Amino acid sequence: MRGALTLTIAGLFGCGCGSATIGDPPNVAPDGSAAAPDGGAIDAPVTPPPDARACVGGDRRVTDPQSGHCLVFFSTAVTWNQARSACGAAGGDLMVATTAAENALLAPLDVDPVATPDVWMGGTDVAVEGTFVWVTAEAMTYTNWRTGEPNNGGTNGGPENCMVLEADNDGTWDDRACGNTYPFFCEIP
Ligand SMILES: [Ca+2]
Ligand SMILES: [Ca+2]
Ligand SMILES: [Ca+2]
Repeated sequence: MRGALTLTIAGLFGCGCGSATIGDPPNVAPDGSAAAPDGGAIDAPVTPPPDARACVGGDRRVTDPQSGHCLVFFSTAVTWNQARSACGAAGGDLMVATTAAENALLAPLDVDPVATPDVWMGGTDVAVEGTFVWVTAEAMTYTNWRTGEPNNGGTNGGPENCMVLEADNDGTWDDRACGNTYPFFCEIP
């Protein structure tokens, strides 16, 4: 009877053999990072969105972190209409800066702001003199005109119906004669 009692007690309390709830090593991956409970990878593979594409072309470019649009500087001096055609061929249009943050991305793209201080933008008042609009029809609520601009030529004569960004003057805007030739910015969605 004594032997049977001992077995019963052992069965009630268990011996703890093989149990490891205390003092278990933490679940750590070989590189020291915490591993998922099932031992699988924590980070799922990152799949780029279907419309993601490389920001390429021109002389210098940047991806706008807000819109994801590709902003490109082309150093070739052309008329405003020629610039717009070139941007269209690149899959976009002339640059439309609707926020100060977006506008601030542009001047640094000008490879040589001393040699080429003025760069075409996508603003024009060719339809209604004095009323500048964006080529994309986005609302022109943010503006960054240089003091005294737009002046439609002022005492120098006009008309001036096409917008440039002054890369040598804090990215301010000025209206210039559309037939002048300047480098240009494109915005490619
Ligand atoms: Ca824009
Ligand atoms: Ca004008
Ligand atoms: Ca002007």
